[in-house]
This record gives sequence, structure tokens and C-alpha cells, in this order.
Amino acid sequence: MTVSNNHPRVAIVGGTGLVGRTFISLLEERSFPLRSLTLMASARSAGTRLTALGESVEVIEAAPEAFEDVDIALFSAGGGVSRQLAPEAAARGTVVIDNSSAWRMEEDVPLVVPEVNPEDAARHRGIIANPNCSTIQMVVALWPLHRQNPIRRIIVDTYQSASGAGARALEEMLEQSREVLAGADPEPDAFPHQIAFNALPQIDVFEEDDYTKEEIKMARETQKIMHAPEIAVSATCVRIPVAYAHSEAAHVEFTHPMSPSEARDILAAAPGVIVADDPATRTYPMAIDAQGRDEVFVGRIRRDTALDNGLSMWIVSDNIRKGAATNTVQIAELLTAKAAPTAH
Ligand code: 3JN
Repeated sequence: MTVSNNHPRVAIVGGTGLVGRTFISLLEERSFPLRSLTLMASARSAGTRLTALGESVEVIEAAPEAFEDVDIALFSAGGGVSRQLAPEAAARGTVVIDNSSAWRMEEDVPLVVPEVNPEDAARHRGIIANPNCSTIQMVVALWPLHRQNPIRRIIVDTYQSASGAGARALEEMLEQSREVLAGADPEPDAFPHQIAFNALPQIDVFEEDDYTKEEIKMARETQKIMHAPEIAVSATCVRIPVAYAHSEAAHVEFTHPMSPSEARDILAAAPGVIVADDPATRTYPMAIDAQGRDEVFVGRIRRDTALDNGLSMWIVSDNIRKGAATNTVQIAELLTAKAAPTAH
């Protein structure tokens, strides 16, 4: 179903966080056809004012009754809030698009990347899940290749920015960098160890077979979004001291041979993808160039010499925008049947 009209009443839950604030700017940037905008947050943040669509808007407490007059709610307030409030909102006729992992693997909850599986959005029963940031950028890049030549195996290593762990973690990375340069020995708080001048091969907690939760999310979410449980995915997720944009080295085995130039041509025509790949001019995607953008950048496309029918590539995208807020707003655009649900 789509929402009942083309000018929905929209609510943002978690409007004061990094992703929540980006929701607000994206609704404005993309001229989202909304009728009204309500900002909601925890009781602690209620009463604060944020500028949205040129007006000062008071943040109200996110509570079940607050959804009575809301058509679409964009949630980015953490899994606990989503688990508690998304069903309450859905029961009141609101379509929830949730940025947490709370509902992603539920069978009756579509997990949607508009460039990959837009049709799944229509099958919602009140809740649609937005995937993990590292998953989103990888499937935007790999789906167009998979459609031409089915993928059998993905081995991926991520280089994830500090903003993925939230505003406080980003601040810790910046502050620690200053402290270390000044000769101090800072105590970690938001990260398990010092992040400044370091690389941490742990994102989220350890789970089965010594994979982290982030690594398991990448595998399971990719299979669900691409409707391809047969694809083997093994990820190593690493936090690096970059502010915005995640980078990924993906090693992909296809069913049949695929040349790097064929892959470049397919990706150059793919929605939401920009190919930046010219070794002769040292052109490749970099986090500092992807920051603030909505596209997924792909480069370093080359034959993988260790895999049958293999290609290696480097995939970069802004984790707060395409990895979270932009993808969520694109899903909302699908519901309102706005013409082009892509990052362009
Ligand atoms: O660390 C990153 O770069 C991405 C983090 C995502 C994240 C952090 C805390 C909780 C998630 C997520 O989106 O998967 C969650 C969660 O909702 O489980």
C-alpha cells in the first residue's frame, strides 16, 4: 500500500541525533511533499526547539498517542525506542520507517534499499526497516552486477568512520586526536580502545564464531535485501579515525567471468552509483569526497587474482546520508509514489 495521500503528515522520532538532523535537512533539500512535520524525541529532549523547513519547531515527547495524526514516521532513536513505539505507531495507522536493527530480520518487515528492492516496500504491515549503513552501500554497488551475473561469494573488509557510532563517539575521536597530539594518554569511552591514530577490528559486540554483530548484520541483511540466501558473505568490520563516510574493500566471486571494464560499464549506468576509477590519474573513491553526498562511489575495480570469476573493488559512501537518513527518506518517497526513488 501507499499512504493515503501524496502529502503525508510526517514525524521524525529522534530528531536531535546525527541522523535525525539529517532527516530534517533532507526533507527540505529533496522538497519532500509533506503536509506537516512533527519532531519527537525522548522526554529528556522534549521542549527543545529545532529549525525545520525554515521554522522553529518544538520537539515533543515520543509517546503512543503522538502518532494519532501521523502518516509516516522516520525513526532513528535506537532499537529500544523502536521496539517499544513502532508497533504503537503502526497500530494507529502510521507507517514507520525504522533505522535501527530492531525489526530488520522480521519476516513480515521489508528491509529496503530503493535502488535494489523498491517493490518490497509495498509489502509492509506498518513497519519498514532501513538496513545497516555498511550493508546499504555494498548492496547498491553489488546488486547491478548480481543481476547480470549472480554473485556466489562476498568477502568484505570495512573501514568505518567514527560518526557511525554516534555524535558522542565522533566527538571522542576528535578530542582524543587533540589529546594524543598534546602528549596525553586518553581513556576510551565510546569505543572499546583508543580510536585516535588507531584501527579497531571491533564494531558492536562479539557473537557467534567470533564475528561481531556488525559483521553478522552485513551478511544476513545482504541476503535478505537481495533475496539471495545462497550468497556466502564474510565481513570484517573495522573502525578507523575518519569522521564521515565508510569505505569497503569487497572481493566478489561471480558465477561466470566478468571483466573489470564490463563491471565499470554496468556500474556507470546504475542508479545511485558513481564510478571513480582511473589509476593513471590516481582517481578512486575517498571518504573525504563522499562526505555530504548521497551516492555510492565505486573504484579500484580489478580482477581478483585469488577468486574464480572474481572482482575486487573499493566502495565508499556517507554513512549518515545514504547509509541512514537518505535511504530512509527515499523509502518514504516510494510510499508517496514520488517519481524517482534514487539518490540522484
Ligand atoms: O557503527 C557503525 O558504523 C554503524 C552502527 C550502526 C548501529 C549502531 C548501534 C545500534 C546500529 C545499526 O544500525 O545496525 C544499531 C542497531 O540498530 O542495532
